[in-house]
Amino acid sequence: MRYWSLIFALAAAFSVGAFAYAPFSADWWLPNPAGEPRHVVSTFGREIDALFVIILWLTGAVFVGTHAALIWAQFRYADRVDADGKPARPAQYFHGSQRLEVVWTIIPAGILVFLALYQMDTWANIKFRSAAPRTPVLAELTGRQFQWMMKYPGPDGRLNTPDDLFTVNDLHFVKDRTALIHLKSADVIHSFFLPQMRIKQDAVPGMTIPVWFDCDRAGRYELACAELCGWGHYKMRGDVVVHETEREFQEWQAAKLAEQGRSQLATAPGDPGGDEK
Ligand SMILES: [Cu+2]
Repeated sequence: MRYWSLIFALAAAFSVGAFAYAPFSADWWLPNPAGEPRHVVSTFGREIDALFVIILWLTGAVFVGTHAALIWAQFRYADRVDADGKPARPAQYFHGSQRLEVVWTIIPAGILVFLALYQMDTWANIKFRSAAPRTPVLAELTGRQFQWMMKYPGPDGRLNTPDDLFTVNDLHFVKDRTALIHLKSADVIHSFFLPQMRIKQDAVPGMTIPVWFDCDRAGRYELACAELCGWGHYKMRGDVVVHETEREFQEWQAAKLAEQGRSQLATAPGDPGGDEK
């Protein structure tokens, strides 16, 4: 039944074709800004994507190699019968090959060790506390069922003072500046995820985790929760606005603070119905 080997070959060819096509389609490849399918906006994003592409090439080569071997074996050893309807050649029994097993254990182990060493710097730059930038904290972000609560230091630059600005699902920072946030959780494990910036970090109850990232293009992006954290998990989709200049950011903050001042007046004692959210 050589016909089966051709079916398998088609499936493999389709898979390889899909991977070859994906980088040219905005919907198939990794998330990038709308209209710029190949522009990765953050420094870490470019590093992560480079690692991703290396892994894709490695696994792709293994995929093509194993499928070529599989299809060749199916084609070569398809059952054949002679004119009398008997098998044209007898089946053979052999008990494995130690040499082959050693080879296919050592090669993947070598590849894994290479990847582990190769990506170490990137991991350290993105995740190690010692690599955290010495910049003032942009905001404190607390995940809770089911929203991201954000606390910005306000004009005085210090958290937990009367001029702090509170927002929900609304993250703002400035282009080409490293933004440092303190990530917390009020209840369960959430996961702070900026897909376009390739940043993902769990928010763990009881911990304050520094997370830092940047963006080289002003615009609107997406913040998601990447941990299934309960029935309202889908609601934890927030807006990310990257401002062109520091001044634009300050203006947004001032406007929001004025708004916050007004709503605080509305919720002053004596107004039982004014509870926000
Ligand atoms: Cu969540």
